[in-house]
Amino acid sequence: MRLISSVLTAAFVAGSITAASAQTKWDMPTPYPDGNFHTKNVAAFAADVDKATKGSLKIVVHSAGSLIKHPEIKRAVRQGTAPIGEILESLAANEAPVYGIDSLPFVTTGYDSAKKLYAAQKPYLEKQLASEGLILLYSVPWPPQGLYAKREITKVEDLKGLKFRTYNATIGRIATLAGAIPTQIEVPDLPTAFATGRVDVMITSASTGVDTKAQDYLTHYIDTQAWQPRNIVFVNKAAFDKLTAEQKKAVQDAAKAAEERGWKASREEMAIKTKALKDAGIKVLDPSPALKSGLAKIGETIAREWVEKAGADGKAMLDAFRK
Ligand code: PCA
Repeated sequence: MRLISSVLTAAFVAGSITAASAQTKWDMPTPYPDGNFHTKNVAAFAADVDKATKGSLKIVVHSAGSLIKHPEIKRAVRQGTAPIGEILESLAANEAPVYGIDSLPFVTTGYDSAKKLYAAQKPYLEKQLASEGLILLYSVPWPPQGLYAKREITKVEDLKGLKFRTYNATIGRIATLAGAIPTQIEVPDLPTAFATGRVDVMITSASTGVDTKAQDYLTHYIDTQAWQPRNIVFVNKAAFDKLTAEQKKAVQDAAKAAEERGWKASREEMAIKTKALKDAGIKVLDPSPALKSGLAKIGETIAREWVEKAGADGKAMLDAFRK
């Protein structure tokens, strides 16, 4: 009798483990709004995983910092509070220089070049993430970054004294070198920050300008094509290790598909959202030669500072990129 009951108990426990692993639910905090192409891509990734695992792994996307605010997402995934998440990788550049290579101004010149930089960086990025107990799933770039203002900006000196919205430390450095005042603000808080005069100018993509209705508080978009920051989607290794082999494969296959789909969507975004800005009444301008050379000079300073911080790895990444 005792034997039977222990067999039954074992069967019950085994059964409940199977039932639990059959219904793993992962909450996934992300920083950007639902309509954004990155968020749509994350939603498609989650749907692919759901389908491939026949519902045994459910990834529930919490967009726009609704579950965890952007600056907290990476730490939350590292600590396992959330098993998976998305961030703008350069938000972590103050933790390790490798996270900032995609945000160095004027290093890449378009999507093919951005892809090459990603390839050069990837082994170092994966190594850094691994040292934090994280696994890279995929990475997708934003369209090129331009300058938004309330009037035409024809030279760097025009930025002096303006309150400059930043989304990472590198833009903070650009603002400071231009004599502007940097203020870190996340996308969901942008409309209020502009409406209340906390910021005057920003550098971001046409996508984010459209997402945040830039036409309500800004008039000019200067298409500087300064750099293409990437988002990264990553998972806590301990959480990943708990998945079945099939679930792991489903996640990795879906990540690969998401990376391809995301790069394609980003390329399309650039033209679509730049046109949308124009249609909304924003003046879209090319940078003047003076603004171009002024920003290029700032870019050189920032690249030099980054190389100093990033040391041998940084040099190796840039050499691989330039080869
Ligand atoms: N949009 C994000 C990051 C880069 C971009 O184009 C932002 O403005 O925060």
